[in-house]
Amino acid sequence: MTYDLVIRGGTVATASDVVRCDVGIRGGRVAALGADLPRGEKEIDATGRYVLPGGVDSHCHIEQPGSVGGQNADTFVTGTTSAACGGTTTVICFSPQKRGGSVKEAAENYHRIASKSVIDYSFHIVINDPSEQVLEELPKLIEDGHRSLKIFMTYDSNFVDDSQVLKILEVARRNQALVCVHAENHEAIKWMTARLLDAGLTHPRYHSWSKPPVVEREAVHRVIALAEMVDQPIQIFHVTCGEAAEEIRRAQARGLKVFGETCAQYFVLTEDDMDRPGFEGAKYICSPSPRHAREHDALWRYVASGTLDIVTSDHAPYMYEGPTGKKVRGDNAPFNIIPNGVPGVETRLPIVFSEGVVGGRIDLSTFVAITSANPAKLFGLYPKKGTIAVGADADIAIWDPARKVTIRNDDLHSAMDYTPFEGMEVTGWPVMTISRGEVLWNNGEVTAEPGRGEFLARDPYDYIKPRGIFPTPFDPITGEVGSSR
Ligand code: DUC
Ligand code: ZN
Ligand code: ZN
Repeated sequence: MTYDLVIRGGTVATASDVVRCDVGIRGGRVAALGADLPRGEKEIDATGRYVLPGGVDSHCHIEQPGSVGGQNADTFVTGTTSAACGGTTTVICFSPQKRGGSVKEAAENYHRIASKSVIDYSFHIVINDPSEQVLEELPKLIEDGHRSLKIFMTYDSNFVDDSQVLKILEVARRNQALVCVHAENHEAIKWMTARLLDAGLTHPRYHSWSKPPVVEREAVHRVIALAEMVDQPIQIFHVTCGEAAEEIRRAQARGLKVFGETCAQYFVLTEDDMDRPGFEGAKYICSPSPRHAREHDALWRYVASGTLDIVTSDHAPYMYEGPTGKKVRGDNAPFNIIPNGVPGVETRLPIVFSEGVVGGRIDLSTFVAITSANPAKLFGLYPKKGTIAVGADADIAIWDPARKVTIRNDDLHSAMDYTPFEGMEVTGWPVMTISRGEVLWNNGEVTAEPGRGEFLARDPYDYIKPRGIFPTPFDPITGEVGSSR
């Protein structure tokens, strides 16, 4: 049987191996890896290129109803086209519950919205209010393949307090879902914000003053403790600094299933980016806030040692101009009511490749691990996604590792009117993106069809199985007294 497509002569890299070989694709899946494969119906010459698994971006806000503070500029068509043009072939987006509302109806609605996606996608279920109704709806929603829940420990419109966190951890524990956490101390931020505003300090630069690393470190520590009580695996979203990462390292050293994510922007943006004239600093406001430049090296150390094992974009596209984005509350709004978030789904892989691999901080397999294999594993998509192996989906990004690119928003494919990385020079860029054997992006030409993306329902998976160990001999899930300590 011939192959539909053969990618010939490239260097194939996965999270474990880097090998010169051809890739044979049949029926949308990888059918063979080897030297001198027979000719396919179509052939791609990958000589001098890296052939990598398509990126898995497990943290993207795309066409999200009621996003934090504004309206996403990207639709599923523009957002996922942008992802594909940056070498990403899978996104996990957020289905948010309205306070007092149903998570089931929210998810049904979001499924309709996401059906225009050009790449494969899955959902995190955001819980802003764990009402009785929501706790009853969740088991079925999880069973239907939504195996990750997201909670916020801050924001007036979203935060859940410790008793609510425990309820959500418990429902996840009983139904086999991961819980992802935006960890910042809400009361501390509120208190500091009020003091800053009282002092007349409203410019975007004060965003970072209102939520320094200590509020992140404290909330990370606290939610880890709560998860330990329930024996529930968690992922800490968007870790920005060494002291928060250190809390995760300590938890992992104790054997807890605590995972840490950081995002590409936290390697390159700093608090000084918000200190630009006029309202320009609003373009860089995201949460937690970009830190001092010294944290870039700290984050790389925690990535290289495996504490932070996933790097996402946290793509949160709020236009700079116009009435829906950064200026939704005026073009002189105080820092605390400007929508939090920056775009980055298309630039994530090039920035991490350039800063990480070209910069000598990580090797090629680690790059594949943190941007593709590890998110696929943590969210139950591996080995369908996240690797190049016989039987895996033929989701592949072909890279020119030497291409030098100056990032310009005009060259990107998101609907956004700016990128926070404007003018940044990177080395390495994906020149072709393939999803289930279909070329979506070929060196400047977009061939992705809206609606071809498929929802990825996720079955229970071993990776996030609880440990069966509680802090006392009492098992609060079964009500039994044992000796699990
Ligand atoms: N947290 C996110 O994860 N995304 C956008 C805004 C925020 O605070
Ligand atoms: Zn967040
Ligand atoms: Zn986010």
